[in-house]
Amino acid sequence: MADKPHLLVVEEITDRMREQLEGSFTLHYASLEDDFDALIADKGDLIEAIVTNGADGTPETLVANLPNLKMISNTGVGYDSTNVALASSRGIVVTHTPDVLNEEVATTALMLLLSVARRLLPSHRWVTSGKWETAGNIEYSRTVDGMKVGIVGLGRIGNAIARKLEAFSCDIAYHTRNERPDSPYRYYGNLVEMARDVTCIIVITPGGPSTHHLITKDVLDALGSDGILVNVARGSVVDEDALVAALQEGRLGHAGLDVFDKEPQVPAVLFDMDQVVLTPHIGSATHETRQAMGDLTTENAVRYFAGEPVLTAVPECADLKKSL
Ligand code: NAP
Ligand code: 8YV
Repeated sequence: MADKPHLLVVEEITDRMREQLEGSFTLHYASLEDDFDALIADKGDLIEAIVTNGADGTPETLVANLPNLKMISNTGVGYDSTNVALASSRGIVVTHTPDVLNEEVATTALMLLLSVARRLLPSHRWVTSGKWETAGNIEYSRTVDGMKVGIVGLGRIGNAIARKLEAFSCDIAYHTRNERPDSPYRYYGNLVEMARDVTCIIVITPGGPSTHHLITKDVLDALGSDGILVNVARGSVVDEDALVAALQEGRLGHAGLDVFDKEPQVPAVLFDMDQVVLTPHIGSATHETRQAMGDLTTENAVRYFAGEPVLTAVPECADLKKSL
């Protein structure tokens, strides 16, 4: 019987994924802190597949220097942390996990919006600090019902966010590079104009060079001192220094942030701000959704080496062969 193909797991996978992969692959493990030169010298010729995740990605040296690497299966829809241009130029197919996480990430966006608008954390602290007893009722918050919301990125997840916002009768607008004539929502080609017209902006684009610092100081100033910024996309999409300054100076009202520029580091100045809610990149991080993402990740890897086309190659790999 032929040897099972060798697959390198970058960072962590679940026990369920490990069990699914063990049937078809010989597994090796690496973390981002490892000496990749040593790994390449030691078993570089063996490795034919990599399983990684959207947050950690694939170290570029592995994409460039594993001579027999054929496919990279990414847990996560975003793949800005893997150099896909380099991979596809070497004939390496990259897959990701679209759609199975749409509703979860959309719920995370709504959770952040509701938390900041209704001042959930200050209200919790009002009770636990005893202030309710000593100082009486807390000040009023803001309703999300009927709020004007602008979504930056109206793709799979952006549309799921919009559908959930409809339950709150929100007035929904969006900004993308290409207008979607089939969309029921109001299109703005100019992001600053949209920011001026809405109370809340929810960011849900891919990361990478094309969206780097799309949310500028001008966008934040247009959103204004009553405005809310929710970012569930990538930290790189928002100019984080400009965001911190706008919050400190009261030029921006509130922020709900799931993603940051240099994760897991978060600007400490945000920690004590009452007008901010911070979460550690948990957009899709429920047992149910991570299981669906893990299943799709392993299925793509198994199918490729069984000679069946992968299910969800990233668009940049559209022209590559989808199986062995
Ligand atoms: P998608 O279906 O590909 O949608 C992406 C949207 O962004 C499209 O509407 C696209 O429209 C727009 N867009 C792309 N570049 C843009 C630019 N430069 N300016 C304005 N709009 C731009 O992707 P998805 O499945 O919804 O996922 C979106 C992203 O969410 C992922 O790539 C990932 O970074 C992030 N995400 C985060 C979490 C989390 O845990 N927080 C979880 C899942 C996903 P145009 O091409 O017309 O511009
Ligand atoms: C994951 C994500 O947290 O899908 C994405 O793009 O950001 C998240 O769902 C990430 O990929 C780690 O698995």
